[in-house]
Amino acid sequence: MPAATSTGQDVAQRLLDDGYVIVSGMMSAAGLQSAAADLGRVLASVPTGRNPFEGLDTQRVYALFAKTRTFDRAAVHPLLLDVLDRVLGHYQLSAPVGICIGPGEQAQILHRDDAVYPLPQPCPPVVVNTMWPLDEFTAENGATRFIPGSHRWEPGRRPAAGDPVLPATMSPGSVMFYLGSLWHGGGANRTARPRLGVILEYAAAWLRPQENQCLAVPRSVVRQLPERLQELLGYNIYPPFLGYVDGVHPRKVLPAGD
Ligand SMILES: O=C(O)CCC(=O)C(=O)O
Repeated sequence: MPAATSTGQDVAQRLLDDGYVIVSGMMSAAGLQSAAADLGRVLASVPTGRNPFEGLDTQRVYALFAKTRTFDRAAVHPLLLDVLDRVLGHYQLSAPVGICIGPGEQAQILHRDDAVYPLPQPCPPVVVNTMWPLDEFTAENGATRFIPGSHRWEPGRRPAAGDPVLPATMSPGSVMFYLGSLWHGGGANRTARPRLGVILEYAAAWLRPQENQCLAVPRSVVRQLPERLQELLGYNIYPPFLGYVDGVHPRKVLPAGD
């Protein structure tokens, strides 16, 4: 299994070849402990999902970077950015979400994260997702499920009975990178304890992010963050000028406003 010390080239190549790759050692024990504790605080006031896709027994922490500082470092992890540079080129945070799958939750329908974009298929990678477990991910408690090789399926093919669906079993500190074209979904939780993980999903910077980060995270919060994270939260352009504000780079409007 590649580790956080592996090269971006190696991890990116495995991601492109296999559609996913699990990398160990991406978060420290202290970082994991504070992330789990802080998300526990946030989850205390988060309702369960509104439909089977969100999960009727699952809580989702949207607007993640407005609510916790414990994923600021993860979002700009040097290996992660190296891989994204190679696979997506220019990119932004699209859907950073805490996902707490409660006991009794059913398996989420398998889906592709890039299906929200009406692009002709096949197309080059435009979405890379990363799943950061904060609990041990097991087949029983709802580890993310995926179909290996499905990122290479011919356009229009959908999962069918008999397709191999594997659980991404992994420990906190490891991270699963997966392409937006890989069929996957949250697993059923058949245990008595919740399963907590965080997805940091990135999309090509010329697409709309799934969640509008510029509205989700107050400017007063973004001003306190490192510049690269500000850029990933939307205060950047796709060259030459996609995303400008009043004719200037969005970084220039950051000092003003709430
Ligand atoms: O929670 C998981 O393991 C995956 C969730 C997912 O794929 C989604 O909500 O889009």
